[in-house]
Amino acid sequence: MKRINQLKIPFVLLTTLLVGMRTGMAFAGNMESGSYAYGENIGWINFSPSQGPGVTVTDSAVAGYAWGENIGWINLAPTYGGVVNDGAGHLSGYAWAENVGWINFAPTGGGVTIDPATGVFSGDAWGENIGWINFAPTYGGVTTSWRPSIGSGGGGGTGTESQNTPTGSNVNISFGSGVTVTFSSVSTAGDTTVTASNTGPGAPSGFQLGNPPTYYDISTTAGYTPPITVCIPYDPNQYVDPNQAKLFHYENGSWKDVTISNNTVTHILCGRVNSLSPFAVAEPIPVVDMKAYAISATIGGANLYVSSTVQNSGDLPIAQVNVGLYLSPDKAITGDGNDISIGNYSVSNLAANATNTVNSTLTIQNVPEGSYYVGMVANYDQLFSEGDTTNNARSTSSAFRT
Ligand SMILES: [Ca+2]
Ligand SMILES: [Ca+2]
Repeated sequence: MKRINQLKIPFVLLTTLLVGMRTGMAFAGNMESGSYAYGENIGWINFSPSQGPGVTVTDSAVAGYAWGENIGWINLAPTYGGVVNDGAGHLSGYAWAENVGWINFAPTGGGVTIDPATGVFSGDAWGENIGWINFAPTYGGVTTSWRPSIGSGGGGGTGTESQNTPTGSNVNISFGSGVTVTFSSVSTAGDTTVTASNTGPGAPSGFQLGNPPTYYDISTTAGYTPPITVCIPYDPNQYVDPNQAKLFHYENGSWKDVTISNNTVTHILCGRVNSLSPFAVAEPIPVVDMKAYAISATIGGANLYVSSTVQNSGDLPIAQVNVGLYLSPDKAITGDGNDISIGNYSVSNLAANATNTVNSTLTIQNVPEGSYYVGMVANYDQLFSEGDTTNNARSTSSAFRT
């Protein structure tokens, strides 16, 4: 990186800040107290200083100020640099030390990482004027409470979170992603881990997963007695009907619906299980279905007046459906065989459950003399496929004579 002399402004601001905060403050940021790195030539660097804004790790960066006992403040998010977190704890980029210049967090032969499960830093940064800085020295070490965010709100994020799991009854473990795991009883302490990913077993039969599908593989090293209550947030925008969403647990090679509650306001699904393994949220595959809802007809002179109603009886809106009208010597309306086509029309943008009525005036010509029922077939041209086609046709209750 090109060396750029830092502006004086940040130093002035920091001095002001420190004067304002000098009246005894706990350290800020999200580092554990007593977090120290060690510079081979400059000694200890405090990542949890009791003054200043502290050091904060996020999914995308490390920001704030560390304090070097011999070199003063180190700005982790300077104007022309900044320490970057790739979201999984692999750091890169540059910090700026007010007295000794740039510090590279991903130098050749070194590099600093954060264990996403524990928040413990390891590896070495390189200062252009001060050499190596060790983040896991023998008598120190740097630890953050940051853990990777894995799809907070249940929307397709990936990553791993781990939490201490103490002994006791009704032990509730909450993760940053919003996942909670409540053990009815923990006999030996351990760690409970949630790994979110977008790959896993196919959807349960008759159901579909979110888009993208999000799997939560939950495991624990704690000794526990079942049952366990698992709650997982979901993004309602990933489902056609969030009210129908279920929590599934993958047990013995197949999905099992373990849902005990679905809070459709907070969008959290809870289930009760006796073991831990992958979980996923799924909803019934939405039904596409058009229905011939009603038809009536009257004769007036040479005109045939037909009133026909279709209904979208599926779960999804229908952009367009085409409806055919027929004369048939029998009540069986199929659109072919002895049915005579007398017209068709299109209906656009029909919402789920909505009906649409069209009044048609038709002139009967070139039809053999006889007795006819008037019939309709919704989606007669099979513009889209439906799960149920037995409800697509309907005839008038009585026939008329030509
Ligand atoms: Ca017929
Ligand atoms: Ca149908």
